[in-house]
Amino acid sequence: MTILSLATLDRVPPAVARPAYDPRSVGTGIVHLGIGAFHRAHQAIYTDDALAQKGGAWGICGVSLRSPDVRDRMTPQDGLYTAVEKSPAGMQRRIIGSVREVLFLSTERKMVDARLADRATKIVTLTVTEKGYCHDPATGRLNIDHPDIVHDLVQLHEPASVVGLLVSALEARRHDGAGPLTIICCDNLPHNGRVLRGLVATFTQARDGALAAWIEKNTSFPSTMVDRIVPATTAADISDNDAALGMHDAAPVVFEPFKQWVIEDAFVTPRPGWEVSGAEFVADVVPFEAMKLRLLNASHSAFAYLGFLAGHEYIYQVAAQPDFVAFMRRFMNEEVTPTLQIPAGIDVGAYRDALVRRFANPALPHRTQQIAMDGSQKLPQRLLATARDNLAAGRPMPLLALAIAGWMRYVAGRDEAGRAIKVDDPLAAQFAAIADAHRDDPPGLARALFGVRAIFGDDLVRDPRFSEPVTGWLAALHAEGAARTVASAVASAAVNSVSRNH
Ligand code: CS2
Repeated sequence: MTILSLATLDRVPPAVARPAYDPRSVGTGIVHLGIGAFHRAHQAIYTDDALAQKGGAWGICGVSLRSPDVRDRMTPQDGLYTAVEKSPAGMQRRIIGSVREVLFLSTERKMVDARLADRATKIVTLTVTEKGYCHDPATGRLNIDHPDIVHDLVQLHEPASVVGLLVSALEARRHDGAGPLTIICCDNLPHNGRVLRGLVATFTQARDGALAAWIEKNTSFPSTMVDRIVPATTAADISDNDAALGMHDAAPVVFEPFKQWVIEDAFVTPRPGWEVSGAEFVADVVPFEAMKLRLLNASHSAFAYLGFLAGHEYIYQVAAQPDFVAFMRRFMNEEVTPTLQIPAGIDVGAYRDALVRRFANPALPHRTQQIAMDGSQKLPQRLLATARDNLAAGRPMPLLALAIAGWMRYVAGRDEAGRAIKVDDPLAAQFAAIADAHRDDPPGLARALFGVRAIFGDDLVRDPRFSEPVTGWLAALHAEGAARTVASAVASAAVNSVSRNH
């Protein structure tokens, strides 16, 4: 079968849009670390639009950090791939040309280093997932005991961590006079630019004070809020797309119509005209990030744990259960929205309604287990920051507590039929040991999990207004199962009685 590539691009059927520029002529100005589906469905599309309408040497060199898979799929295709937008209203395909090169770090380290140190490279973007930063999720500080950081602090020649890779690139740029760099974290972390800048600064200070001063002057780390639901591409997505294309594309991405990118306007370099694709440049991203993390991502995690336990493989199935929808609405309205500063011009009611609709999109099966992954890295910004604000305001949060209990029930590693759950988390071994010690003992399980300071810090668990409802719901989940517990939680009597107790 013919393979999608620059040489075959003109044979793509007319219904599939093609880049409105010649990808061959685009120079590389961006290095992206972590070229998974999300990047290709989000920043690469903004860049594709910017190239089409504003031009510039803004091709992307995508770097795969952990596996050669994306490189192996995309290199034979000259970096081209299909972007498939799916909604109940239908499907739209277009070929994206902004990714001009894909490298695999382990085997193409020299080329990655050269790209990062190249004068033509002005921007580095990152989607390396929450755990990719080697930080302590509870505090946002560099985890200097992380094996990759320990390695890189001693031996920066072949860095193992993303922070080490950035610092070694900045060292080379300083040495070569390659000029400033704007570094844009696109992961779902609060204050993501500030956090990354802090990690880089801590790491650099431990090595070289002069470099730290250069970095301070020659880099910026704009914070960003990124949003688009992008489930992992499946084999069926690939074969459906091949049929539509009449040729083989090994690397399509599927996603919802909605997209949003809010970027702190703090660039030390030129940038692509991302605004043509809808990117918003603002002075302060924090209220946007908080709104997205605490409404969308928090509800996603709650649906992932409780929905999985209730037997649902996909988010849209959870979002088709009236009790879960009621859960999501009450959680967002009563327990999250009061903690937010709503950015000017945003209608938060419409935003929440849109989230309920987005989750329900049946055209886009998004596995609950995909979202359940790496909870230790996600809970702090999605649920626990809200919990702290609610405690400070004296506001009850029964549904948030139930979501945490759902996470505990999930990481204990057995579903409601007693089958093993594959818990995918950097702390999975610790969770398994805790679960073994507290089988059939929900209060003991809750106590032991609360003791994981990298997640909970040590303030929350000292407050019975937090720990007691979580423990109570965990017992209910064991006794009644998730579907019935969610149903009784959203029945107002249950909500009120929990609130009254605290
Ligand atoms: C999801 C996010 O996997 C997850 O944890 O909550 O990837 C979510 O789909 C995106 O943040 C939406 O923008």
